[in-house]
Amino acid sequence: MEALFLKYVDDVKCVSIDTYKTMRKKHFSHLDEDFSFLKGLKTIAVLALSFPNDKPKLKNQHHAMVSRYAHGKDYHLVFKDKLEALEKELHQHGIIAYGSVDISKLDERFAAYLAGMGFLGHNRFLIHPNYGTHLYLATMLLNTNFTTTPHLEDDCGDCRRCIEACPTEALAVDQYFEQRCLSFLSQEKQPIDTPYAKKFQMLFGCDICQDVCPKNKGITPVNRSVFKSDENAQIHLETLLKKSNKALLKDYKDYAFAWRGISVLKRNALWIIKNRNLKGYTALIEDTIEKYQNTPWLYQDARKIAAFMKEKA
Ligand code: B12
Repeated sequence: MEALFLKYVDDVKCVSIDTYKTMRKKHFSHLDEDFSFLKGLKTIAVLALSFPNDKPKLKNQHHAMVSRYAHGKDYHLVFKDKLEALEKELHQHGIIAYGSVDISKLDERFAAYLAGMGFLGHNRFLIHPNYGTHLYLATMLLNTNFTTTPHLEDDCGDCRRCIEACPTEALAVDQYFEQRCLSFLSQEKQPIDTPYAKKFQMLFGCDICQDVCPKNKGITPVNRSVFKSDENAQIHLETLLKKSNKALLKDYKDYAFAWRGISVLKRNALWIIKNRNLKGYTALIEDTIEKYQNTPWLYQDARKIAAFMKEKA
């Protein structure tokens, strides 16, 4: 049966639903989680798709990159087709299966860890022995018992590179401060405190804690063409600031960074312009202030940036 999964994905590891529930109750009792969605089901199969870690060179300072996980086709779409096909095949074997990616009530990384797919690093990633942090996860709930052989256990040892490299001190041993994480801040519709915003160099997400991870050295990612970096991994800042939300959703409908909408990307682009001290954007910044008067968090940041730029001019 494992072979059936491996026709579609790069790894599969299973954990029983009883173990998942027991471990959640042990370590997350404060969350008082509702497990009724798992009723009648026996196993969680965690599925992984590896993605390449190579990045194109930035064309020039007037472009900005999105996080590596959002290059190439949106992994939700890639997984969706695979999960549907798997559900059908399993059904033919008399197994009921429900697949999902990202939106499940399950903590995918925790399930992957319990299933023995890898270990949880200080950078919060599920770190796979063959693919490092560069893998997307999905889960499939099954109504049958199913076992797989776990990978050997590993851990971060004395390594603290991600903790030391994080420019906003969002990581510590066994701790994660979401409100300081550049990846989190770059996706949130809220004004960004200047000390954190000053660290923005990416349009969406952040890769620093993965880039420095020694477990990503010497890995051999699966070079699946759908996840290859393409033209759209970096965006021209001026073009972006002139774009409407409708145009964004049309131009980038198959990419994992468009779903939050144009406003967060514009806010991030403005901070990048400020951080790189780029000239020639005054009119576009003023336009943005004008256009987003009713979007307080963007309006506030755009005005702050305009003031900074004026000061520097
Ligand atoms: C919301 C979300 C985010 C939020 C914040 C999430 C967070 N709190 O970590 C934001 C927007 C910041 C985010 C960013 C990113 N995300 Co995200 N995210 C999710 C999502 C949808 C839910 C995660 C969540 O809220 N979990 C619940 C919270 C409360 O758990 P937590 O405390 O953070 O999780 C830890 C605990 O379980 C902890 N833990 C606590 N107590 C204990 C006790 C024991 C004994 C143990 C062992 C563990 C443990 O270990 C867990 C893992 O670190 C998941 C998909 C999913 N459904 O799981 C993807 C997911 C975790 N994200 C993913 C990715 C790729 C990213 C980004 C790399 C994207 C980017 N480049 O910007 C960044 C990484 C930033 C980082 N350093 O973590 C991948 C991770 C793949 C992997 N190899 O691990 C996932 C699994 C999506 C996917 N389907 O592939 N993400």
